[in-house]
Amino acid sequence: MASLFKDPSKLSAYRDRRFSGTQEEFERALQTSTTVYIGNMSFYTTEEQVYELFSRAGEIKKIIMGLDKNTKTPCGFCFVLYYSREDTEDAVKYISGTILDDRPIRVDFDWGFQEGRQWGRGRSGGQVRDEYRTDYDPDILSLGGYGKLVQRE
Ligand code: GTA
Repeated sequence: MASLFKDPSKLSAYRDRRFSGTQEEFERALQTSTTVYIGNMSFYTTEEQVYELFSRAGEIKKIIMGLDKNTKTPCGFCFVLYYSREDTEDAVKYISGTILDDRPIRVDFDWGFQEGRQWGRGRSGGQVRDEYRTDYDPDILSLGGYGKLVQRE
């Protein structure tokens, strides 16, 4: 099972600009961490739903919902912390791409949660990528996110 994830440079396409270490340290963290990032979530998905789905891969230590830094409401991502590396890899392998609240979620290895990482980093308060969205997304539009501004232009 772990053989699928041998090449550390292929564990994740995402590079956190706020990680303070070197690329090697980042890759080592991705290889050993027991944290996953979940993206493309509905803004309406609850922590309980996340718990129900992700506990299928193993025992969960903690869930941290991603929040809009202005409204303090969920904005489409979260972190799930497991106890074991094997369960972490199973979450990436088996849960990524599955449908949660009508959306295909993306499960990515993460270098490890730190206080502050739960907040959206976009100018609007939500996620950066939502500010580039031009397609219709009911989650974002109905909550008045940045996608709404793009649509109005
Ligand atoms: N492990 O894929 C991920 C991931 N993402 C997307 C966010 N996080 C992730 N963690 C993992 N894998 O703690 C984490 C972040 C943070 C929290 C919220 O989620 O580490 P964010 O999504 O609001 O901000 O983070 P982030 O990560 O800085 O944004 P993003 O989308 O990667 O953008 C990075 C840069 O690319 C920015 O300079 C942005 O201007 C540019 N960019 C992003 N999308 C586009 C686009 N469509 N077109 C052009 N430029 C773009």
